[in-house]
Amino acid sequence: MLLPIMPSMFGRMTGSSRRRSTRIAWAETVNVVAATTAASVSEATINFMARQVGPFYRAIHLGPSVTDWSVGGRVFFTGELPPSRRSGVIMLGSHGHHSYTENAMKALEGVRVLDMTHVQSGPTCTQLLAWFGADVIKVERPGKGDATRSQLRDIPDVDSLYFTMLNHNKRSITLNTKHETGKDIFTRLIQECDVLAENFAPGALDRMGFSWERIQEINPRIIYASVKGFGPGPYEDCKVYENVAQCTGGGASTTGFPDGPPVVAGAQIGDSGTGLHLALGIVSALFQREKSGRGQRVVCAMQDGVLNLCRVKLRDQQRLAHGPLKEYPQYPNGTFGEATPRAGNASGGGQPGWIVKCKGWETDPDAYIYVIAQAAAFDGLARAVGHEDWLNDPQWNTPAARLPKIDQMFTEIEQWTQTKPKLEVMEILNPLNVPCGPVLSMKELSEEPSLRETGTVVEVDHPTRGPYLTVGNPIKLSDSPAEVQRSPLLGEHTDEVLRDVLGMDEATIEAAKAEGAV
Ligand code: CAO
Repeated sequence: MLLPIMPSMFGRMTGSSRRRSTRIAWAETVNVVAATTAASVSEATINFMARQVGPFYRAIHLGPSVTDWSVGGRVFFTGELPPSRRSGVIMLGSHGHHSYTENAMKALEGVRVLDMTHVQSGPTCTQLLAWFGADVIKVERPGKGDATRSQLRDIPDVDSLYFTMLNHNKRSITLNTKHETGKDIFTRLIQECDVLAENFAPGALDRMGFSWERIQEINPRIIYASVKGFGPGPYEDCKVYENVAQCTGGGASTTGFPDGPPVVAGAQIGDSGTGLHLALGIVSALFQREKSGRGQRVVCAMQDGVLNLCRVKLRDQQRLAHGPLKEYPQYPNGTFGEATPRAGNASGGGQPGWIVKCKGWETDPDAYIYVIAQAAAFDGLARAVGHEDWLNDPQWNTPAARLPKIDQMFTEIEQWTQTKPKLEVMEILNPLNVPCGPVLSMKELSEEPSLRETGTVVEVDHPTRGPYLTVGNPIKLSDSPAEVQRSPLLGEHTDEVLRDVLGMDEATIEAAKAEGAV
């Protein structure tokens, strides 16, 4: 008899079930496989079981390649699917036992994403979904692929780091979505997927014949997610890249020194920042679909994403109407204009902070540390930098007294920090509860053992480039560990996806190739 399976069982996976599971050779990329050896249990019953568990759960049917799946009263099976298709699985046997694969269940397992994204913003989003276990099928133009495959190449004829570092854990298929057969295949993929993500120039998918209305017709449950440069308005048709978004979203006008030009940040708040926003939108829409049964449109404009990240600067814009911004370096000697000004390295919060030089700054461009002179830890800071005299001096011993002299205070602090390497400064100040952080270079970050240990910096092997470093999933889920798998080669999974997801036979796949559709 088949037993009902509840999704919560995934969360209670024990060490012994992990070990036991290593005997399972493969499983389809679905959340639940309901299966049985009993001839009396029909295919319809198996499908019914999967649907009871939830909308992300599907049944698969054990084909003739399944040779052995009942061992010693437990249920196992073996088969021929490649390891890349293994995933969390519960099987029901005629004895009512269940088991798991060696991989813990992933948060988004069973979610299939049709990934039309390219360059940086969209791929950031779908890479996160892939790390959380979604089956992300990246659709690329035959022969060309994502433009970043060949941009900023460091090794001839090898996928660039730009591409490999943004497309981990995905499958790649080539498909010409402007070709008639390609459109048929695309339509069938829309039917099979939970999410369609894209970040083309405005209207590109509509021009291919896939408007939101048409996509909903094909699959009312699909979530159609897009990154665009701007929301509806005067600029909605514009193409946008990172720095354009940083300029139009408020980042550049508020970054830099008061007497210098606007500056863009190294952190990719326009592209990767908006990709992060989109990922949250997609996951929220999937959650809502659990209740509504319907998909929906998710759109993130890069201008909106950057402005969201610059929220505190819009706060300051409104504070300006009520007097000078006292934590800005313009106070009290400089002037404020009509808009939030650039604040150099001043702390964005209510506590004064600045970047000060450390030992070696003359030759090392990163020999600096950020120090916050928080009121609560000021005594310790003053003593550490050799200014015990400040503690009893009414000119220095209150935040209000120090406020007009912040420049002078950090000059004094810097006299001390310049005598010590940045990490030593941190070691001294941290126990005193003085918030501080050394300026770490990309070289230092790439060599930092603790980041390697947590999987935030990972070495990945690639068949044509060899080993390379990348940033792993910065979001850590205790029940959904993210292993970083290399990015796919162009079209590496075309046959596999057409065969396994769409059920196309070899002859039809070959015909589509010959036509130039895939
Ligand atoms: N088969 C057939 N055609 C395909 C295809 C496929 N698999 N994939 C893409 N194409 C076509 C598109 O349909 C489009 O054709 P049309 O112009 O005829 O509609 C064409 O390829 C080029 O797409 P694009 O205009 O999006 O690409 P671009 O290089 O000119 O512009 C970018 C790139 C990023 C500026 C633009 O896509 C954009 O503004 N996107 C939205 C904002 C965004 O995400 N920016 C961040 C980028 S990361 O820095």
